[in-house]
Amino acid sequence: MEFEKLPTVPTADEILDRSFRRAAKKMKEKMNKDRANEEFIRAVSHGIHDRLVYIIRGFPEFEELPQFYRELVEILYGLDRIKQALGAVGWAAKHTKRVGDELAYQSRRAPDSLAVRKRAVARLASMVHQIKRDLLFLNEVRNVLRTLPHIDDAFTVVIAGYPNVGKSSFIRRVSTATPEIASYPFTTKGIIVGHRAEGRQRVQFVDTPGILDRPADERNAIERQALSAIMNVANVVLFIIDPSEHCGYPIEVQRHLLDEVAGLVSVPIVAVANKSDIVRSDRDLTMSTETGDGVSEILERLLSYRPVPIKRTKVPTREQNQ
Ligand SMILES: Nc1nc2c(ncn2[C@@H]2O[C@H](COP(=O)(O)OP(=O)(O)OP(=O)(O)O)[C@@H](O)[C@H]2O)c(=O)[nH]1
Ligand SMILES: [Mg+2]
Repeated sequence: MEFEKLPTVPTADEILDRSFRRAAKKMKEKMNKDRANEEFIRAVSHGIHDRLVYIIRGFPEFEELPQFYRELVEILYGLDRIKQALGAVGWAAKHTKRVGDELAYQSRRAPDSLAVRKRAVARLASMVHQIKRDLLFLNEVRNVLRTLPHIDDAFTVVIAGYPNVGKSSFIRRVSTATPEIASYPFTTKGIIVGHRAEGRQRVQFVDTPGILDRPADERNAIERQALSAIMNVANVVLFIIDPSEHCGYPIEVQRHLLDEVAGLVSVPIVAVANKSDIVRSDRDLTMSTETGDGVSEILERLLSYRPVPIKRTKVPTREQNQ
């Protein structure tokens, strides 16, 4: 994912310090004091401008991202809020350069070029400080975007269900992922990806946070990430229910959620009753992610939905054809 390459977004003070330091170095090269002040103003403003443009360029074109990532960014931060912050940085970039060029020009003609330089420093610093919060916000966004899991085109199983039913326990058993497992709901707070080699093929398993059976507008950001994965990246959904109700939620609401999820996706859904070591459902496929009982059968069923690889048939040579 291109998020991995997102550079750190510096603070307003870091941008200013760096630009001032570089400009001061440049100024030393000038023998004439007035020319040196002019050069300083220009160098500071261009330094700030270039740094701000670099920040904007570091962010991807959100409209061009795959739907799943666009939705995740929307859920986590809101695309409009990010665009607004980037817009503010763009505004500052444009104006620091314009003001810098204007004041540099003025300083050349001014009787007191040092006074103009001081005015320029104050104005440039104030402009960068105006976007202080935007820079902090963009850096926070950057830090979280970098941790988003990489999901590619490989066959993908998304594991869904109520909180605390054993979703993470399943993905731990069948894939490379090692999510935290705990006896309280919403242990998993984001999307986690694990892999498994099946012959030459690689299969992706996506662990999701638990979802509650409630109206869409009441769902929190954690639940909405799960739904986004179910709707956008799944080739098959493993829906886990816990008939023992040790998860803390009645079986009826879990089944109701299963119906809702089934209505949202067009891919196959495999519903499995977990915790068969406590209660064995005779209505559903069963497994125990605690003892491992039934897990390989469920895995086999999930993998049976993989597309059959296209076999390359050798085209016979002319001699063989005759
Ligand atoms: N008895 C029994 N307990 C299980 C089984 N599978 C998971 N558990 C327990 O159920 C609890 C929740 O397991 P997790 O795997 O964290 O459940 P989850 O669905 O990922 O939970 P969230 O991330 O909170 O949505 C833990 O205490 C597990 O030890 C099982 O097959 N049998
Ligand atoms: Mg979990």
